[in-house]
Amino acid sequence: MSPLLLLLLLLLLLLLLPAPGRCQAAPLDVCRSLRGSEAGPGWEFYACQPPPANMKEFMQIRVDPPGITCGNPPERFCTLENPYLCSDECDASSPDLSHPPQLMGDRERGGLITYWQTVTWSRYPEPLLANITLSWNKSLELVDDIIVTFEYGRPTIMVLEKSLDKGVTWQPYQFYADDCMEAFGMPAKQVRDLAPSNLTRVICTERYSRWVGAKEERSVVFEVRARFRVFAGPKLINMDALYTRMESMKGLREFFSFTNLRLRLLRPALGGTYVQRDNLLKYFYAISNIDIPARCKCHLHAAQCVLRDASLQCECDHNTAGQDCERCGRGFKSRSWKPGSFLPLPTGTANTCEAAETVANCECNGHSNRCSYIDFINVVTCVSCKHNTRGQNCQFCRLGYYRNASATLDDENACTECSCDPRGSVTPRCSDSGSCQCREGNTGRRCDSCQPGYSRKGGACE
Ligand SMILES: *[C@@H]1O[C@H](CO)[C@@H](O)[C@H](O)[C@H]1NC(C)=O
Ligand SMILES: *[C@@H]1O[C@H](CO)[C@@H](O)[C@H](O)[C@H]1NC(C)=O
Ligand SMILES: *[C@@H]1O[C@H](CO)[C@@H](O)[C@H](O)[C@H]1NC(C)=O
Ligand SMILES: *[C@@H]1O[C@H](CO)[C@@H](O)[C@H](O)[C@H]1NC(C)=O
Ligand SMILES: [Ca+2]
Repeated sequence: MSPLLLLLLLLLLLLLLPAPGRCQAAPLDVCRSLRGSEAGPGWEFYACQPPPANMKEFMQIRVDPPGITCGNPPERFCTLENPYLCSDECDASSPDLSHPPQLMGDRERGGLITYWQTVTWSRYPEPLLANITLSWNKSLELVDDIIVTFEYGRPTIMVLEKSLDKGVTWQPYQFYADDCMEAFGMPAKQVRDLAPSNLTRVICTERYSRWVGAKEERSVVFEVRARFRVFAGPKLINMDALYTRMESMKGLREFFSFTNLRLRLLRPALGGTYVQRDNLLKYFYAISNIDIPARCKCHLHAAQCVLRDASLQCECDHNTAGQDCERCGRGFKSRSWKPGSFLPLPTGTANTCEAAETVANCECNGHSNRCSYIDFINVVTCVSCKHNTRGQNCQFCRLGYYRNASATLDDENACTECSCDPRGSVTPRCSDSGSCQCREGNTGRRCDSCQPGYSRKGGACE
């Protein structure tokens, strides 16, 4: 082989070898890795979370009230920028002229903007109200700004609400108005007015509601990045500080969590100070896109989140289970469940669920080495209690046995046989102190002797 060929081969080999650190995934991307040790290979566990995604791909959209979407019957409208040319048409029966709700979440291909649009404000002065409810049937955590894009002007009054319990209860997330005091009786704030101590406060902002022209500013934003910056610095370099706060500050992680969102549109763009009653065809809402950058909330126990039976579901590790990895898996001690922790940085702590077998000895007071996990009521119960014990934790004595007061509960002698004499006892059961229940004429702890004046005839004392 020529020296040149050898050199080429060597170079190729070097290129194919993994660069140092390449096998190492970024922190929180993996839940475990196999590590060799003197005792043999074993798992090392880390806190982990699924990658972020644009959750608009998975949302269910519902629009209220029914009939608020334009086009049924077909309707003409015009725009604030071109208010006297009311020749545009919305027609639900025509694919090219219809504006159904799903166009808020579609992928716009080929640069064509598609949007949902409401009826016009023909019933002025009755308010033009619309609710858009977005549901995921899964807890999610925001990782970046929510951006709602309005075509033809942003609403002058709007509320963003959220639910943490799949729509059972709702709370305001942020208020938006061109005049916060007038619309909600709240002073206008911006996220940059917030300090670390009041970062989770619900504010009213005027930044996304003022009229600047429909083409110039189309976005209404719920600022997540700006809130992260309060802890992680202007360029989000110090993410460690953010993660440390997420662990220590009560309510901070929850603030970024939700299962549903709702946009309550309360007044459309006016394009000026007043509503022009003689041209109401230019007032309506139109939304072309809603971006929701978030990840599945899995309590730091999953690195993947998948769509199963039309719902997102964490792929739980660390012996956890449930849609959000919110409990221990079958065969693992339910009481040992804890969320994972970001600390210590960078890999965090997995807080893996403990195997039921290893805890059976203390769960079952040493009388069983097997536990069974009852999924439905989320409890662990001991199986085949030994040493004449019974109960969920083998904490009681079996029928015909009583608690030996001089032995601890985990003693093999914890339960002593009653040994009630069947000839003189009513039942094989005895009291806590071991006394049997005697038939008339019988006596003694075990009912094995006769009272004075009685004598044993054919078994019993008569
Ligand atoms: C919108 O939702 C709110 C509750 O968040 C409800 O009070 C209101 O009636 C709804 N409006 C419409 C138009 O459905
Ligand atoms: C929501 O998700 C749960 C858990 O995956 C599932 O059991 C339930 O059927 C889902 N509900 C709907 C309405 O999709
Ligand atoms: C948050 O706290 C800072 C400093 O304590 C204060 O200046 C600011 O007004 C507060 N913001 C709100 C919305 O209460
Ligand atoms: C009660 O427990 C003690 C301690 O283990 C043991 O020595 C004693 O024999 C037990 N008594 C009976 C009656 O089993
Ligand atoms: Ca669209």
